Amino acid sequence: MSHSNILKAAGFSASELSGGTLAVHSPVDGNEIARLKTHSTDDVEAMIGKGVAAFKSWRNTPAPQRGELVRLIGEELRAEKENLGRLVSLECGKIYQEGLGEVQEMIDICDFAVGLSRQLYGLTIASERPGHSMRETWHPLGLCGIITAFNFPVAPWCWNTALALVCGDPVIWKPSEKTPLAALATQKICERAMQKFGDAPAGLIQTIIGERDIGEVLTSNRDVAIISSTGSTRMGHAIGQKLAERFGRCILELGGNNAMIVAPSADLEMALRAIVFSAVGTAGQRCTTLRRLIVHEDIYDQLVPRLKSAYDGLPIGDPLDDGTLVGPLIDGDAFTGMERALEQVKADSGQVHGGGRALEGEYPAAYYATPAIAEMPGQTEIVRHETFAPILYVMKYRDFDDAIALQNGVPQGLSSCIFSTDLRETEEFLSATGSDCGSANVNIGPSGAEIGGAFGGEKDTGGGRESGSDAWKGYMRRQTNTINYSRELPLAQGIKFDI
Ligand code: UN1
Repeated sequence: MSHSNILKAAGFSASELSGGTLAVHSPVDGNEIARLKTHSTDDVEAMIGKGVAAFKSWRNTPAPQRGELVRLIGEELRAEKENLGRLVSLECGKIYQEGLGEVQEMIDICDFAVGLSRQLYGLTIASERPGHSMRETWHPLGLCGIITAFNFPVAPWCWNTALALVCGDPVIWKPSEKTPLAALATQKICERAMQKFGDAPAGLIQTIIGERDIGEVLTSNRDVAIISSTGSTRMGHAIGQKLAERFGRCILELGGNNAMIVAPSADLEMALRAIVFSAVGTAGQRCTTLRRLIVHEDIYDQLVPRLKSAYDGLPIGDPLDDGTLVGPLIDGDAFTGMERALEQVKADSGQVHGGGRALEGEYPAAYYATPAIAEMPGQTEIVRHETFAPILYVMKYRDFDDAIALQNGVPQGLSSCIFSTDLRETEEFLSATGSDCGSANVNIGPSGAEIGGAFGGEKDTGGGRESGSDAWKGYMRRQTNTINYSRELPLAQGIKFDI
């Protein structure tokens, strides 16, 4: 399908795609595909006002009815899966299969949230006083600002939105300025769902288009009760500080530097497939991308040469073509970052296999890169840094404890995994003294998490959790209720205070 037909199928008219100042380029060929009108900071303040007004009615809509809107959004997404998946691929460069996978994550979290809309359970608690009862209730918290990154232009928005909506919170979305079209197409999908729903308040789901300054309006305005942000650690620091100043609720899902330990007992066939998918998928631009491979010295020479030959055969090309496994990097800056990191590897006495620009003749304005394997003498500073590109650092270990120390010896704490069939090792890896990450997997790679679990991680990853499990609690306020149904007024802790 031509690029203009992909845009048309996603619901855009020619006039919507022109006449503004925000240039959108497709990383597939580097061509400009839109020039969008942007919102001013005043527009954003007005939209926050609309969101606050929407909160006043949405919080009183019964949660299962709120779930009905999310069900309708899920239905629209099912119908649009291919169109939106293709647009994601065109705008951020991930292969079409991964674009489809991203939309599927949106559908899955909608299903999850619909069920959740009847399960926003609180506790009943034993009171120490006779004739008293205690309970814990969960109430909507307020307007939720969602800030997302280019590499997953739509799914993280949906993890947040599906939960926020059933929890009674309106949302306002600031997508990456590199991928605004996927956001606008998603907003159109939501408008249709809201029309079918009937009486959703205006301002319940909004999207703002522009650069960093409009995102800052969201983070500094006290009427935005929650900011949930997916992106770099640098950005998370700035947002976290702003939110801390005003005691706003903050959910941060930031950078990762994810490792796999390959133990002597590992099934190497399986490990090989998992390594390649998780290291080169989305051209190494997932926050869950496998970046560090920690291989036992006894199997190093069996595994690493096979890995190199698998890399040599990787089909790099147009992400919309069947058969392509590695699409382009998002832009020239990403490619420069990759080159710089590989130079540092050489300065650190590492050995590089692969790397370099690919398909430059065919796509002079796009940045395709050959995925690289960097065999390292140790975990040097560059290995500890998250470079958002397909570079896999490979290191050897001898003792299992050293492997765990290497795995944990980085600033980030998002995802991790071990390939081993030795129960003692795998359980150790999952124990309190094992991996320090938010996700720890056995015999699967670090990427491609399912929505049913809470997603996020520790240290520089920001500590927030989105998506499944009880992440919904991040979008609500907790209230403790103590009810006296007796005719006495005993005080807690047995205090005597007679007047
Ligand atoms: C991200 O890269 O920001 O686990 C999110 C995964 C996906 C989500 C990645 N489900 O790879």
